[in-house]
Formats: sequence, structure tokens, C-alpha cells
Amino acid sequence: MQKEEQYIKRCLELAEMGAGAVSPNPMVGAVIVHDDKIIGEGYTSPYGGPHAEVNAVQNAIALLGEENAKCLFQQSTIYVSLEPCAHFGKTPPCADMLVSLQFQKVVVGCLDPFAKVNGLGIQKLREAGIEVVVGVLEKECQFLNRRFFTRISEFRPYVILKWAETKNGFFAPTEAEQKWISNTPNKQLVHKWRSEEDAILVGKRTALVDNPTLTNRLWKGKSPKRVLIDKNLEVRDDANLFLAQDSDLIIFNAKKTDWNGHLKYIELENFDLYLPQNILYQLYLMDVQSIIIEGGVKTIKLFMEAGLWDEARVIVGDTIWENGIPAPQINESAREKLLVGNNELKIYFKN
Ligand code: AOF
Ligand code: ZN
Repeated sequence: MQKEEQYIKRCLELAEMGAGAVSPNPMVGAVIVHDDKIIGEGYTSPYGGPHAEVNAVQNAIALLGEENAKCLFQQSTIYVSLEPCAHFGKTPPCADMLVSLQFQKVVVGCLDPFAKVNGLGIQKLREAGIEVVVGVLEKECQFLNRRFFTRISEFRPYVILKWAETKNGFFAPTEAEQKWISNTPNKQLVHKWRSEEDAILVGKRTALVDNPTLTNRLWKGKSPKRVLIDKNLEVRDDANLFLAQDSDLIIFNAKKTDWNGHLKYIELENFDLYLPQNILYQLYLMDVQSIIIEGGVKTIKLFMEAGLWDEARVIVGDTIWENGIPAPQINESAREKLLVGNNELKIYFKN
């Protein structure tokens, strides 16, 4: 691997440290290199806070002292996994800061498709006479921020489908029937997944049969918004979903719109018409950047058949059933296969 790739790889490692905290901003990492030595590193602060480049500059200043660091920046390269921003958002433009600090060179992983940036960050740097290289480990950088890219370019959250199936392809609809994935490490994994996304969604039947709380209590981290599709409001308010109050509960229905603390009812007119599209658009308007859909089969198929999914995580158990509901079918082959206990985890990406 070339030097430039190694430093961008380090940016990606740093960027991931912001996972779960920076949404709906992208995860970004930055590394400042002088004479082949890293003199500062940073990653995006939780939403609304300083960007990766600012944190890397502050890190170098803390280590070397302001005068010394500012002097070295003029012979340094800053590596950033995403194009430096060009706009005033919650923070001032990073491109302007890099220009005023007179960095010698900027190496960028991938462009930022956000309309207010979208090449303008690079343009600002080049117009100031800074050498700029774009597209180092570009695919990896885009992949890391696949949630952000989907939200910006498709005006909807990134959709992850998750389900369990038997070895011979039958869908395991309820918690009770998923006994083989219910051991603690596997449950923890599912809770970790929840903490990484902005929202988690189930259909009415899953809520009635499983009575889930949909919290990530087995994993430290933020609690995603919980989303329920319940056309006729059949899930009663003594269900666990209503009792757990540590995160919002959003109920898409055909009866009422109402907002009370953590509880939000959203009425969709012509409920069945473009249902997955309407749900995702409403969630997009609430800054939900990613959602994990945990069941049941009808709900998963609703999104799958509309082509509104990006990733599927399928836990394949070692049990064989004689009959049952066929699990959803995916045409592509799994990009990743991992062994989790006695089960296999298959991860698919929609082309
Ligand atoms: C960067 N470095 O670390 C990140 C960037 O409201 P703001 O000021 O936080 O700006 C948010 C936008 O900035 C976001 O939509 C994306 O385009 C870019 N994110 N840019 O230079 C960073 N996180
Ligand atoms: Zn910025």
C-alpha cells in the first residue's frame, strides 16, 4: 500500500470513532503529516461540533504549541477522508481554515456530495494555490459514509434489513422461534447494530406477537428512534414499546397525527399507497440517516419489493424446519459471510 493510501486508511480508522455520534453529519477523519511523521489527528465531533480537520489542527497545536505547529503546517500535508467543507453550517468552512493556515498539500479520499460543498471545497483550496489530490481509497471512503451518501443523493435514510432464517430458508418470525440466535453474544450483536443506526422499525404483527421494547440495552451507545407501522392503532399503549421511554416512538398510522413527548403519531393519507416511500420520506425530514428494519416478513418484503433497501443482514441458524414462511429472497450473493456462534451471518448489499 502506498503512503497516501496508508494515511487515508488511518483517516478512515479515526472517522469510525465518530460512529453513532455524528449523524446526520458524515464520519470524517483527518491526519496531518510533516516530514513523513503524523503531527496531528482528528475526527468529527458529535453532531454540531468541530469537524475532523479542526480537531486535527487543534491536536497538533496541543502537542507542539501554537507557534511551532503553525510553522510546520506550511510544510505539511493534511489527509482527509472527505472533501473539506466550503460552507458556513454549524461550523465555519474547513477549506478556509486550511487556506489560512497555508497547508502545502491536501489529500482527499472522496468528494462531499452535499449541495453546499460538492467540489467547492476543492476549488477553494486550488484557487489558493494549494496542491490537492482527490480520490485516494475513494470507494472505501464512500462506503464508510454510505448512510450519509444515501441521504444526500436519494432523500431517504439508508435502509438495513435484518432477519433470521433456518438453514433451509424458512423465515423465523418471532423471538420465540429464533431461540437459536437468542444467546447473549448474538443478542448483543443485534443491540450493537441498533446503536449504530438512527432508527429501528417493526410492523404491527411483530409488535403484537413479540412485544419488543426495541432498545439497545445490551450495548452501550445511543438509543435509536423506534418506529412502528400500525395502520389502525392496534398495538395497545401498555405494550413494552410504549413503556420504554428512553427514545422516541414514532407510529405511522391511518388515524391520527399527534405529538406528546417521546410519542409521535404520524397519519399517512391513502395509507397503503407508496407506504414505504412515504415512511422513509417522513423519517428523512426528521434527519433520520439510517434505519434497521427488524421484521416481520411482511414489513421486510414491503421495503424489499419497493427496491427501498441497501443492505441485508441475515442470520442463518443451524436448525431445519419442515415448513414455514419462506424467507425473503435476494438475487445478489452475500458480500460477507461470518460465523457467529453456531449461526452464519450473511451480509448483502443491493448492487
Ligand atoms: C468536513 N469535515 O469532519 C465533516 C464535514 O453544520 P456543519 O458545519 O457541521 O456542516 C455539516 C456538513 O459538513 C455535512 O453535511 C457535510 O457536508 C460536511 N461534513 N465536512 O469538512 C468533517 N463532518
Ligand atoms: Zn468542515
